[in-house]
Amino acid sequence: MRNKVLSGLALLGAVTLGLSACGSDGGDDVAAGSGGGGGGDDVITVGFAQTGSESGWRSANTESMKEAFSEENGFELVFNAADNDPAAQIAAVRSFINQGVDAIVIAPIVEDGWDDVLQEAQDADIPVILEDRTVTASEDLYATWVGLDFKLEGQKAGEWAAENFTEPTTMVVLEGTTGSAPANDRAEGFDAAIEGTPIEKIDSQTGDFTRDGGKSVMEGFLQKYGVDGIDLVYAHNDDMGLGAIEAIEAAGAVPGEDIKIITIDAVRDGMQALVDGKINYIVECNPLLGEKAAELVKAVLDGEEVDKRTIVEDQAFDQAAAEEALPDRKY
Ligand code: GYE
Repeated sequence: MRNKVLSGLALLGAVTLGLSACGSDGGDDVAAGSGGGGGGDDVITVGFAQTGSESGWRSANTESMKEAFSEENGFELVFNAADNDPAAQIAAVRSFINQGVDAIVIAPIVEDGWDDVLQEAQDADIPVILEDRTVTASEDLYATWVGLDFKLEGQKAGEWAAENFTEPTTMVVLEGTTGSAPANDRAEGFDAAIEGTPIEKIDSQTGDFTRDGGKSVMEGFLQKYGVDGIDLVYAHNDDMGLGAIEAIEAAGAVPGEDIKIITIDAVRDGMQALVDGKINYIVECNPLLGEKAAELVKAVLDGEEVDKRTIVEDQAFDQAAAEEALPDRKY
């Protein structure tokens, strides 16, 4: 720890968190031997409150964060994955505050509800750095954010749809986690881009960014509207699109042909499905944010001025572009 000595009480908090947060995804681990009582070293202790492990994107993001916040890079990472439970994620942040970590990094599951705990971190003089998703709380309550332009991602997906579907088209939407920034913004960007086109959104439900969720919501849509009643699926991430593929195939139809699919993320499995013709278009969302997040944590702790927002750029892929990009894909 940089400035603070981990007290016995705080250590107890860390252990309690480790036990109580041991969720079904087994993604939690509490840093051992956090220099308790020693102090004086330059190791930066960072508590990272991850959403969970819902998708391929998330796995790549967690890996990128663990790599960047490594011991070799001068960090001690206290990692928590909240299994997509907003209350559990806030509890994890509170525990980081009690432990007296040097900085807290959060990938906020939902946008709302952060004011109190961010205020508590500020009162404890612990800077908060957001990565990936945004919050609705005042900017004054966190130091900086690094992430993606979700609205632009939705817009790019919608523009492709608008260009390619010029006849009356029925569309269903597989939404991301309700209340999350990417679900809200990807819907907004897409809807604006298809306004005035013959694409009609006949239904929209959350599949929680998971493959299983996408599959079961799609099964429901297929039961309700039939294979012939759906022309297009817009999935807020690859995993839900991959689940939809399973549901469409199980219903005896051909994904990518009978029912077209647009997704967001461009993780390897999604890109493979695009190459195979089962997905028709993917807008990228870059999960490799660890290095930038670590750089920002160091800068903030060193008292440097940092931009309030850092946006990482995304690309978009059709089948030919996916074929070219797939061999070198890092995630
Ligand atoms: O698109 C999805 C993940 O917040 C950008 O979360 C992220 C989203 C990503 O579960 O796959």
